[in-house]
Amino acid sequence: MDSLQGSSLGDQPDGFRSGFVSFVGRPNTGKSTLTNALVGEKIAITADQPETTRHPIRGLVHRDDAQIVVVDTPGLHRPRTLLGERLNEIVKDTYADVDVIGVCVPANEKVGPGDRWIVDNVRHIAPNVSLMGIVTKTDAATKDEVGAQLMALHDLLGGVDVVPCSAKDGFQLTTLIDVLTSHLPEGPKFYPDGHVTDEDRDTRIAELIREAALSGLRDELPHSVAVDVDEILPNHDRPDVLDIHAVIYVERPGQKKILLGKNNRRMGRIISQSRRSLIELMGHNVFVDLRIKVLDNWQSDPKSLGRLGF
Ligand SMILES: Nc1nc2c(ncn2[C@@H]2O[C@H](COP(=O)(O)OP(=O)(O)OP(=O)(O)O)[C@@H](O)[C@H]2O)c(=O)[nH]1
Ligand SMILES: [Mg+2]
Repeated sequence: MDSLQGSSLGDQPDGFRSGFVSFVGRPNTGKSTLTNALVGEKIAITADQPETTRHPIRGLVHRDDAQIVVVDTPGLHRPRTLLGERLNEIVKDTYADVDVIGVCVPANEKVGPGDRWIVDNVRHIAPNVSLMGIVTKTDAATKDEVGAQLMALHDLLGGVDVVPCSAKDGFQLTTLIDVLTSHLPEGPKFYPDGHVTDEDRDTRIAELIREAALSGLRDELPHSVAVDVDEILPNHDRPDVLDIHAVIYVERPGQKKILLGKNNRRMGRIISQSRRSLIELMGHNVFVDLRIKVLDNWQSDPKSLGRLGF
């Protein structure tokens, strides 16, 4: 078994480390943006509204001395809906299974009771997993603010490594990878070189469409949006084009109206933004056909949640 694994995954130098890393933190603290920056490819969508990530997403960081499997998650929340409860359950399993958890706090927001609640919960769920602190978004704060945040996070976590970084300008990402690596056990690779993510194509497509749909939405509406890919077919007339048919789900008819926008203008923007990111993902010209359907209160309905894959 060992030799089989060795031959398919290549030789590794002595002292090679490999393992699983996950980030936790209040919504919007930059966990997914950081994951993408470390992996070097957009595998998780990001948005300036909270609770964007809805399932654990694995991405790989390959180095000469280590292989890190980063698992981006929805984080822990006080659940408001059945969806929230289900996500918390999935996330708990993820946290209990990783080698190190990075507690993310943005440099430009005060550490508060929400962060304490998360740290207490993580310690309870994953009592044997090492923690480290990460001050994210250093580009959005002054040096003094970053310094104060490092102290605050150090106080919150008590004597663990704390690293400041910025996913936006790349500040200290190599240092962060070094510290994460130091928490991993020695062992063989889990994935072959070059493997980027476990996400399947349809999920990545649905997520990029959801990201486009979230743009500019406010309040509760982002939570009500879900996307499902219907089918992907070669275009009848143009073999160089793929037709992507997908459905955007919302929870109420009024929300459908908002997403369509005046004279369908918002919908037009969603389609063009989706198309741009899907062309980048697929490396291929695409045609995007989107429909909006109302699925009454899907976030709280077990049957609808099942249908949407939750
Ligand atoms: N200035 C700055 N903004 C950032 C940085 N990282 C993330 N952001 C912004 O912060 C917002 C939230 O980023 P996400 O990566 O979606 O945050 P998240 O923690 O994954 O959020 P949830 O999935 O909702 O829990 C987005 O608007 C990002 O563009 C950073 O390093 N610097
Ligand atoms: Mg996220």
